[in-house]
Amino acid sequence: MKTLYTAAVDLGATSGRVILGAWSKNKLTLTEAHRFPNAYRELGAHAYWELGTFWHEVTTGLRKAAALLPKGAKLASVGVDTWGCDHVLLNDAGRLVFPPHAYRDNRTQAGLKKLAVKGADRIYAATGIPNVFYNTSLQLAETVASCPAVTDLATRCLFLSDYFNYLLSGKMENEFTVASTSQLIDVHARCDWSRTALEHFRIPPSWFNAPVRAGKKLGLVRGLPELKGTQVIAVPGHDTACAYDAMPAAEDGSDLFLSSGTWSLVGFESATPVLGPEAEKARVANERTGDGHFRPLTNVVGLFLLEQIMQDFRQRPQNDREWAALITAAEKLPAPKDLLDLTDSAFTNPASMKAAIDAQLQRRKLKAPRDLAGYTRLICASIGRGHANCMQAFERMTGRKFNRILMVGGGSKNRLLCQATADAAGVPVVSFSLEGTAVGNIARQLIALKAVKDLKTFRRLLSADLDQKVYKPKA
Ligand code: LFR
Repeated sequence: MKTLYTAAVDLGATSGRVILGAWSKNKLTLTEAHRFPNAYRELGAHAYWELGTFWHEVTTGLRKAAALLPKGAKLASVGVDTWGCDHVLLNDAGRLVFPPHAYRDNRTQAGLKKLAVKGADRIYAATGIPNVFYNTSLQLAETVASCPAVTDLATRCLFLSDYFNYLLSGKMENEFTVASTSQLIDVHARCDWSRTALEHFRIPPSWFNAPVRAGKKLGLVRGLPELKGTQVIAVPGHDTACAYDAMPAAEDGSDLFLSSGTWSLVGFESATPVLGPEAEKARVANERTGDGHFRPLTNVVGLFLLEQIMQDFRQRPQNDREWAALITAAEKLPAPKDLLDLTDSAFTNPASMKAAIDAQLQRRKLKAPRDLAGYTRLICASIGRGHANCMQAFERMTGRKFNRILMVGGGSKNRLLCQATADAAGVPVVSFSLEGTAVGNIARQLIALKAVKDLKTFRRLLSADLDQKVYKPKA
């Protein structure tokens, strides 16, 4: 069998990458073609994405991926995944009619509080998505309320992965997994929007198409001669859905999934949603999988804390060696007795993360760490405890028992975080040095291209030759 080449465009809120996948003899080899930093920019009081720069990086990456191919070989397909919730508003000609805001913009705070006072329970019962500041629902409600003329200008709302699919293929579709992060999908329907939520937030239903399932072929890449003949495939547009797809999980449902990056997404796969007051209080989000099932998960503030605090220290690590030295120094410190309250809203978008952490510690009459190693230790221990709390809450709510925590993403390379998670949860953490999101993205392309039968088969093949490290809980 010939080698099949595909490309994953995997866009995170703090960095993006284009990865070339080579599938041969049931084995996937990944090559990073391009990696670039990403950040939103503030203009006045608001935070925006620079989509032109972003698109430039995507096309640069795709050209680099094509240049990596052996002579005569072609890229069969490309798929795009991004973080959830953020979106663009367009007219039928594909013109942007409203500036794309970043989900960390404070503009949703008023709507968040208002919904918490009245309506959150009804919306949770309808959508299975809790009231969180980044929801597309709150963002679109604020857009429509602050700029009512937008309803005359916009005819379509595309999530960012949908928008890049459109730029690549010319086809406007709403893919289901990323749509399910919006708080606008009906948790009781197989695959549809929630009228209750759309009406509540006064969002025009005509802005959305009936969601399409992962695997749909959108057409050939346009405008990039290096990718002539390459098919654009709608993969799970939500990065977390891709990361979950890549988990080589036990089939009996006894593994808890943890995708660890800017956010820590702790959850599992289920045929049914987890609803009710306790789930709402624990902020369980019933997002959808590429197959349309449920992915109940809780979003814990993740490595964003560590990424941000680096900006407060001039002597921050600049390369892998310096990172390893920082983690080693942090490991040598005694385990912190008191941990951070990760639900502190000051951690959402602070001017200085160190100042936000210090303020919380001071309020609680606790001493601030002495140096960056101290903060690193405190942050990793706190996130580890956050992971364990989610696991215990899921066990209580569902009666399930999780035997292992499977971990992918940037955090799976962080020994301190893996060990802290195992210690707090009391079960082994299996970390895979795996670009989970890119792997899941490529998996869905291989299935759509009929090179692999289904996700179950892909996971089985993947786990056969995967590097893994087990962190046992310390007694
Ligand atoms: C992770 C992620 C989370 C989502 C958050 C905001 O990258 O997609 O799943 O809750 O970003 O969109």
